[in-house]
Formats: sequence, structure tokens, C-alpha cells
Amino acid sequence: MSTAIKVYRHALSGHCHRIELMLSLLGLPATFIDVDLAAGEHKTPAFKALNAFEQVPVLDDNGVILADSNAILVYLERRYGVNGRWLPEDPLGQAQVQRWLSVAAGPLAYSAMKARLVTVFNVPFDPEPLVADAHQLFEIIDAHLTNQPFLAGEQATLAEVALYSYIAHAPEGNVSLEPYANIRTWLTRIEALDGFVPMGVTRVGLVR
Ligand SMILES: N[C@@H](CCC(=O)N[C@@H](CS)C(=O)NCC(=O)O)C(=O)O
Repeated sequence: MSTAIKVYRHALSGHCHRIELMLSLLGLPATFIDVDLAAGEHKTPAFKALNAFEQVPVLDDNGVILADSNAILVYLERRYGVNGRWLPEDPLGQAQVQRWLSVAAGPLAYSAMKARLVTVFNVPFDPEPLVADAHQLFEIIDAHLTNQPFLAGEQATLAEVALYSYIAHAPEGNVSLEPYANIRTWLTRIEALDGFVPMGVTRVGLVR
């Protein structure tokens, strides 16, 4: 069945899983359109008209076209969320979530995400510095979670939605989560949220 919200995605992309997770947490039905990245479908004129940066995910909400996973999360929350449930409306609360969206787009994308590209998609990066950077980041996140259940405080926010996928699947890029007890507990808290949906696992890397 086709629904009004469409998401152009790749099924093994954590950036795309963020959107699937957000839609499910908000209880919004959507149609997922798989983009064949291996065949270069994201470089075709038709796809570039949706996103000139040639990347998934792209959202089409009744003709509202939006690219970039974190931008899509903010849009979905503001458009369909209730009372700022996933993105607080007060200045400090919103900024504390934004801080983690920046971590998702920066240090996480340039470490654990890229390490997984090597193992899952055979991208020829040197994995060693990527894995080392991921561990450096995870030490910080693990320490941050010592005294609070979620990244921005007492309840799950867009910060969880943005960081979950590439942290949960970091072992696929040979970044073990074994040393990070607080992160592992945090993952289980997210997995217990009403509406949680997992990303497909691959057979590479370590186990959590
Ligand atoms: N900043 C973008 C990054 C998205 C991204 O890296 N997408 C990857 C899949 S995980 C992609 O489409 N790669 C194809 C390419 O860059 O050629 C976002 O958050 O949406």
C-alpha cells in the first residue's frame, strides 16, 4: 500500500534507519523506496533532482522534499510530534539535543560509520584510525551516560534516534561495544521504546 510519506533509502544505511525509527516512534506509516547505490542510482538526474548531494535518505512528505537525516528528524518531530516530546521547545533543551545531532553528523559519521563502510560495503578506507576514533568517541559517550539514562537527560529525544543506528551496529565495523557498559544499557533502553524498529543486521564484524 502506498502512503503519503515516502522515504528514499538504502536498507543497510544507518542514516536511513534513523528516519524509519523516527516514523515508527511517531506512529506514522510510510512507503520506503530502495535506491540502488551500488548501481549508482543516486547519481541519476532523477535522484539528483531530489538531493543534489546524491545521498539517501530523502523524505517526500506530500511533495515536501527534504534531504539529510538530521534535518528530516527535526522536520518530522516539529510537523508530527506532540508538545516537543522528541525535541524540547525551550532554548537549552533544544540546544542539548542539537549538540548530539552534531556528534551524529561529525565524530560518529567520521569514525564508526566509516569503519562499517569498510566491512559492509567494501569501501577501501584504512580502518585502523576509524576504529581508534570510534573508541575515543565511545569512551566520551559512555562516561556521559554514567549519571543519566539518555543523552540529553531523563527522556529519549532525537539525540537517541540520531545516534542509535551507527552505535548499535558499530560491531559490524569491528568496533566492539564490550568495554562500554553504559552504552550497552542505553541501547537496550532505546530498544524498549514503544515503536522501536531495528535495522537489518549484516554478518560482518563482531557481536555486541
Ligand atoms: N549527512 C547525510 C549523510 C547521508 C549519507 O552519508 N548517505 C549515504 C548512505 S549511508 C549515501 O547516500 N552515500 C552515497 C554517496 O555518498 O555516494 C545525512 O545525514 O543524511
